[in-house]
Amino acid sequence: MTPWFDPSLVFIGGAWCAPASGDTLPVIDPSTGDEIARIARGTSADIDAAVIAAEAALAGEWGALPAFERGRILARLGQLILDHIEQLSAMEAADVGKPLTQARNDVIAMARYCEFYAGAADKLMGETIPFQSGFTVYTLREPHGVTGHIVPWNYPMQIIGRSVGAALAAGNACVLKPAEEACLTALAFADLARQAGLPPGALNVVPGLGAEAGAALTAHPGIRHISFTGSVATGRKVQAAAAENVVPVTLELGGKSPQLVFADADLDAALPYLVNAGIQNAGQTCSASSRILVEQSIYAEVCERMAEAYRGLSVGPATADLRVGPLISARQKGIVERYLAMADPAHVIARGQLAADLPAGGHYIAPALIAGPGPDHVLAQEEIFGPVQIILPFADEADAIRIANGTAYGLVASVWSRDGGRQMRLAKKLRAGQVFLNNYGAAGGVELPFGGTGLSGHGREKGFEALYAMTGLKTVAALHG
Ligand code: TXE
Repeated sequence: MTPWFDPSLVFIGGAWCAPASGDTLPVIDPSTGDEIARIARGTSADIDAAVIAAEAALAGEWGALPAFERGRILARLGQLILDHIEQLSAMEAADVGKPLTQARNDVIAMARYCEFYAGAADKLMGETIPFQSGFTVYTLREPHGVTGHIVPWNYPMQIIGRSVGAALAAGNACVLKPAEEACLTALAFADLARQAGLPPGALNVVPGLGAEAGAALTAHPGIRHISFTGSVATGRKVQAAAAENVVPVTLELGGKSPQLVFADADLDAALPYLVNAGIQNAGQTCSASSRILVEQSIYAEVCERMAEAYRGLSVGPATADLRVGPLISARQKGIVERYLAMADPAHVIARGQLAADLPAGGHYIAPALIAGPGPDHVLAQEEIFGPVQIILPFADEADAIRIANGTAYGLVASVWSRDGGRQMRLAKKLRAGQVFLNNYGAAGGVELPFGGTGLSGHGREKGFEALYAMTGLKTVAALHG
């Protein structure tokens, strides 16, 4: 996997340039632990240059483009992404450790975001408001200006697509800081955007460390909106920085999302979702379903059927394209192992299988299914961000709601039941930004507004909601008699 661009550069003002620091950071393949490339160590000087380039784009060619032309560029970008699906999926697999099929799905999702926002760019409208006689009042949806985008390593392509796609469609100019662990497809995206005809400065990409490039971006007074996906701890810092400059911020901070399985559920239909939503991307998914809540009368059966599925899960390098790949880093593996050490061994009812002859430097963990700890146990409360699911029994609907809503998070939930009344009741009562009925959409749904409540964050991405978030609303009141 060799990128067609030089990954050790930053992308500013439509051109590839060396970072001001002259420094680089390693790109580690999580499947092997090997260094496969170097990326730029961007710092505040590069962020300053990127913001200046973005402001110039808004004052120049990019700012003058009509909405439908922005849409055309995004449409071309979506097509270019699909045209490069082999290179991009190989790149993402090597950088993130994603099994190739999952990496491919991310490429397709990124293209879908471009397509969706391409079509939406010229359909973002204001409204007219009936007011006093003699007035005509209307609203304008205007871009914020320069928007900052801080992206994590778990789904770089999807998160860049949803965040930058919406921002560009709405007419903003973007400064993107990808995660230091996984930058390559962010840089590829910038190059493809250039090929699609995006004017210089409309998108700038500055890789670098969170505490350096990331902090410089969030603190920059030229940034008018910040989109952040990542940890709660960093989200707090980002929100504090945004507060200093009094700018809006969208925070997507992960969760402890439950699937509720009632005794009347179609278990054959549910089972693949129950398991896949926990182990997709090795569990490193903000909307992973890490808690499975099961009605007492079918608890033993669901435990056994999930355990059987877990025993059949195999873990290996991204290129082997098994169900589960490595974790992103030795650090993330350490976090997950510390959580697993808190489990009573008797509660670990099944583990997946590590493939034979795994590369010694890879960050592999056999998926673990844990049944037994109470709903207040740390494993049932905190985001683990690895291939670990907790199964808990519940007595009745009220108990299910109490347990489901009993964490500090609220991102996604699902209900498995054939009872339509129960589906409607729970859809209202579950504390989550998305509720799925008889399905589960971990990280899916380009069109579906997505975001959380509580420690899962605030603001919505995806769909039209993201476009609204990427604009400010201006009211114009004309008195004409
Ligand atoms: O996250 P960080 P990390 C959770 C998950 C994981 C934990 C730690 O539980 O175990 O977070 O992961 C940038 N100012 N999630 O340490 O630090 C950083 O460079 C500005 C859930 O990787 O939040 C990267 O680009 N930016 C999550 C991004 O923030 C800063 C996905 C995310 O890194 C910064 C990832 C700073 N001071 C982790 N410090 C999800 N919701 O899906 C870091 N960054």
